[in-house]
This record gives sequence, C-alpha cells and structure tokens, in this order.
Amino acid sequence: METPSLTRRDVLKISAAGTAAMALPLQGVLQAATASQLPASKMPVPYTAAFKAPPVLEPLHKDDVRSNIYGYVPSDYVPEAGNAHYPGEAIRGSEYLGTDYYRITEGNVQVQLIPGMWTKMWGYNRSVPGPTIRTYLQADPNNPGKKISRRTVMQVLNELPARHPTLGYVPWTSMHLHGSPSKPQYDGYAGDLTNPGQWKAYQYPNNCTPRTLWYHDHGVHHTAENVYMGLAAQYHLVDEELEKALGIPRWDRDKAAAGKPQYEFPLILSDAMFTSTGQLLFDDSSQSGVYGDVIMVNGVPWPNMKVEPRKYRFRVLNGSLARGYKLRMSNGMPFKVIATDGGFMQTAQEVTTFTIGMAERYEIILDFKDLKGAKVQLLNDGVANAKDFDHTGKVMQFEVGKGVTSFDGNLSPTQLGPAHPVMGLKAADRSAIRTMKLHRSNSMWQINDMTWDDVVESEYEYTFANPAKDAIEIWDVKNESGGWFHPLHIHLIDFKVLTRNGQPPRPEEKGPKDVVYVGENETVRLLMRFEHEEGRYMIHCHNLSHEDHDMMFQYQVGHHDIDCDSIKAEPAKALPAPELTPVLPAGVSPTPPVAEAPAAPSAEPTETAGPTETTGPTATSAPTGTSAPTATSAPTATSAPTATSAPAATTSAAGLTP
Ligand SMILES: [Cu+2]
Repeated sequence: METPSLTRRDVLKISAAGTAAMALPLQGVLQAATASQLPASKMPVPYTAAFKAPPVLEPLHKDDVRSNIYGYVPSDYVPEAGNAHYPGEAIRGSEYLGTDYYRITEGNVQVQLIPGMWTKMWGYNRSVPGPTIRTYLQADPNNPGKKISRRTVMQVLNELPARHPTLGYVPWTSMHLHGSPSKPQYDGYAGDLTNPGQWKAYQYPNNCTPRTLWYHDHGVHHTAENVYMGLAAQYHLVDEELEKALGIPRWDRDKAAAGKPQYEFPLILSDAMFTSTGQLLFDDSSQSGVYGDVIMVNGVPWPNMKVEPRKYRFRVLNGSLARGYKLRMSNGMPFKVIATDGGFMQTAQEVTTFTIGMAERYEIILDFKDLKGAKVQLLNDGVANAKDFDHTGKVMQFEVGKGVTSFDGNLSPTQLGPAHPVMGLKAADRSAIRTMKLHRSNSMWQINDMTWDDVVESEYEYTFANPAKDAIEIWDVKNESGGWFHPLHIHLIDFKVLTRNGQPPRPEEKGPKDVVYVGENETVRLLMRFEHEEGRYMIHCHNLSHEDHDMMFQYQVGHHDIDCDSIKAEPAKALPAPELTPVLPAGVSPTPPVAEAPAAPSAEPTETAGPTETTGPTATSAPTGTSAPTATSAPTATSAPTATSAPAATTSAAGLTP
C-alpha cells in the first residue's frame, strides 16, 4: 500500500497549526489500540450513555404563497451584449405550495462526549449533530392525484470564530443539502463562501422523491475539519400519506406534540479522537483520512437505546469523515432495507449485513418483537483501509423492554414504491458513456488527472462533462488506487447502480443513489438522467480529506449563466442578518408566469425600485381558493404586498431579493 507523502499544504498546516498530533505518522495509527490521548479511565465505556435523537427544528415562519421564484438576478449585474438576463429578474424553478423559513446559526458549542469533560465543537443552532429538518409533500390542490412540495428557505449565519482554535484556518462555510436538486447558487458549491460575520439564505425546492437528506458544510479545503467540528445534520423529505399507506414505522408529528413514543429515528454515525483534555484531535494521516477510536451515534459515544418489542425504522447516515462501516446485529437478526439515498426502493431487501460508505443513507427496519428483555448490539465488521481500534467494532446497543405503547406503523412490507424514475431508465437510452478515474498521482488525489485547484485556476470553466438537460448517460467510475476506497458523490442527480465490477450491485444498492462506494480497484457503472436544474455541480470523493485535497471535479448541465452561477448569483452578505419574513418584494407576483420565459425589459429597473416583472402574471392568474395565502400569514389574494405589509427597502429583508 502506498503511503502518501506530505504535500506542500500539509507542511504549511503543520507548521502553522503547531498543534497536537497533526503529524502523527500513519503507521503509528495503524498499530495503535487507541488514537485518543485520553487516559484509559476517561475513555467512554460502550453502551453506558443514553441514546438521543437530534431535536426536530420548527420553522420560524411559514407562508402559503404558491410560486416558483427562487431569488433574483443581483442588482449590480451588468448584462453582456445579447444576454437576456437583467438585474432584478426573478429566477424561477420548480413550483411550490408555500415556504417554510428556518434560521441556522453556525457557532461555538460545548458538548459533553467524555464523562466529566466538555468538548469544544461547532454546532448548527448549538446542537451536535444539528437539528433535524422535516418537510412534507402535500396533495396539489391544482393537480388532483399529484404531490407538491413546500419550499425551504434556510438562512445560514456564520458566527464561527475568526480562526479555528487549534488548526488556525478561517472557518468559511458553504451549506450543502445533500440529496437535494438545488439550484447551483444554493447547492453549497465549495467556492461559494460565507465567511465568519456573513450570512446567506439558501432555497430548497424539495421537489424530489421522499428521502433522507442531510445538510453539512462544504467549504473549500476545510470541509473535513468543519464537519468534524459538528456541522452536519439530517433533513427529511416526507410523504406522510405514502408512509401511512405502507404502514411502516414513522415519526409522527401529532405524537411528538403529545410527547408519545416514536418509532422512527435518525442514526448518524461518526467517529472521533480526543486529546487528554477531551478536545477533538484532528489527524488525517497525511490526507488519507481521519479515523477516530470513539464511535458515536447522533453525537453520543456507543449509546444504549431503550426500545419496545416491535418494529423500528432507522435513517442510517454515515457522517464519518473517512470510516466505512460494515454493519450487522450481534444476534444475526436481519435488516430490512427499505430506502437508499434517493428514497424508497421498489422492493425492500433483507440483509444480515450491509456496507455503508461516507455520506450514504440507508433506511432500515429492525424488528425487536421476539427480544423482550434482551440486549442486542449493532456492530461494525469494518471495511478494508479503515483504521480499526479496540472498540471501533461496536456501534450501539438496543435494550428491549417488555411492553409496547402503540402498534401504529408496525409493518415492514416488501413491496414499496412507486419506483423512483431513475430505476426505470434503460441503459440503451443513454446518449454517452464516460469514464471517471479516481487515483492518486504526484501526492495528490485526482479525478481524471484533475484536481479542484485546476478547476479553480480555470476560473471554474473546466468540466468533466456537459450533458444536455434531461440527457441520460452512463458513467463508469474506476478506483485506480489500491490502498483506499472512495465513496463518490455526484451532486444534483440520483443514479442507478447498474453493475459493480461487471456483477449485479449489492442487494442494498438496488435503489436510487447519490453516493456509491467505489472499493479498492473496483469499477462501478452508473446510469442517470440530468434532470431538475441546469448549471455547474460538483463531483467528489466523500472521504472529506480526499475531497479537501483535491479529489473534486465538476460537470455542467445545459447552460451556465448569472441565473445559475454557483458563486455570483447569490453571494453571502454581511451580518447582522435581517429576519426573514414571509412577504414578497414590492412589485413581484408569487404566481408563475404564463409565458415560459420573460423577455428582457425595455429599461433596466433601478436599484432602488427593487425587482420588477415586466411580463409578470396579471391579477387574473393570481392564486385562488385553496391555494390563496391566508390573511394572517401572507399577502392577500392579488399577492402584491401593500405599502403597509411590505415597505420597499426592508422587504428585501426577506433576504430573497437582490
Ligand atoms: Cu476518496
């Protein structure tokens, strides 16, 4: 196995940081029983800490304004000759039924992970992992039989310190909602930075199949450190009607309000190592990856979870930086895998073990009904090239009680569905077959001999591929590095794993995916359709140390312009952040335009006038009846905010205006 030598950036980091363990040699880690510097008496003892689930975050505000607007062309945009875009132009996308407004603050938090010690971390809203966001698909009042989503507006405030306390870098951030077909300017592009003291409002369409998503930091060169510090959380897009029809265990809003037991939980796996004072130790073994000796679930070391003797559903996310897991139950009981990254499988797969690479999500059902009074453990058999320590083979314990509070949602059907559209694609319909090589050359992680630095130096022009919108393609991903596995993530789209080394995919991979585990010297063949949006999206290894240095590339769907520019379309602004309010800027109608695309205006709107719509819809096309916003929550029927409800300048307070 090749051991990577230090790169120039490594040397700079070590000398600048001057902190513990940055230069710990890889061999030392490989042979150690522990990686932490904690005295043995202080190490957490597996299965002693109580399981906890992250809190569910409620929106600050909601509105019921049906629209398809996702921001505006910046007011300082200077159109080039022949360009149809203009300052203040509304940027449109998938239609939504209303909007939920959230505020996420990135900041310091102290967490008790080691008994008797406080670990300094960074949290979303002071929570590690961050709070779970849940958004619900609804019946579309205008299209019987169809579902429609609500838009999420997530205002992210970077209140992190000016420098990382031990590593010394500036903690810029970029929020990525992993699993969401977001527009490029809201996709957490690595170079779209929100520095400490800045904020940005992200907009998410939620217009895909119901699934487990997760939001985490994606800032260039420091994603690994930022996620390690705590910047990660789950996000659920839920079709409650479908869940009820399937009869599967589900998180129940009404029961939550009443404080009753739930039967669906996130399981966010991560690992860490600690200094003698209980602080996080960051050692990426010369950019191989960070392998901690303490396994955590939802931020708790090896928790013990009390469960009832019935079925539970878990949304398992590998949130580790570099550790893959091969999971099994101590008693050999099966996992019923019902969903993959992109949502429900058509046919659930029963397995007694499954591998989960970084960023992959699998929804599983476990049935404890025959285990009254027993204790069973979730164990990790490990994967090649993840460093194992004394207790990394353990994950968590389930302590089964004797009584069942409710048998609601206690089914585990094999036929789920409907099938995700990508699973119905035919390989013969592809318009291109491309090959992507993952390799290490000249001490650099590369994709097809390119690094993200090369992309940056090209002023973000280099692309791996430029498929037309809705094109279908096959991508062969080859791992040419023998000593590492690379979970490859393609932003924007879901794909179907056609083959793994020419053979059928693993049973648990037979559903829609957006990350694929590419093992040592393996080749996987993927089939995908480039739907939803146009613009430039990242492709990268989800070993976050590999991603940061510099195993990341990009591709472009259709066109690239100011309406979908990853960096320029919606730049971060200086704090303080205004409170997002559910009102629209003066002069903008929430309803979709009648015409496909608005023509360029004869005169540019001035900056003070705010965004205008020369070809906007008329009052007759405004929402009516059921979809009309209510008086208390939003603008009235014609939707044009009145002077009292929406003063011109401060309406941009919504943060949704140029
Ligand atoms: Cu990798």
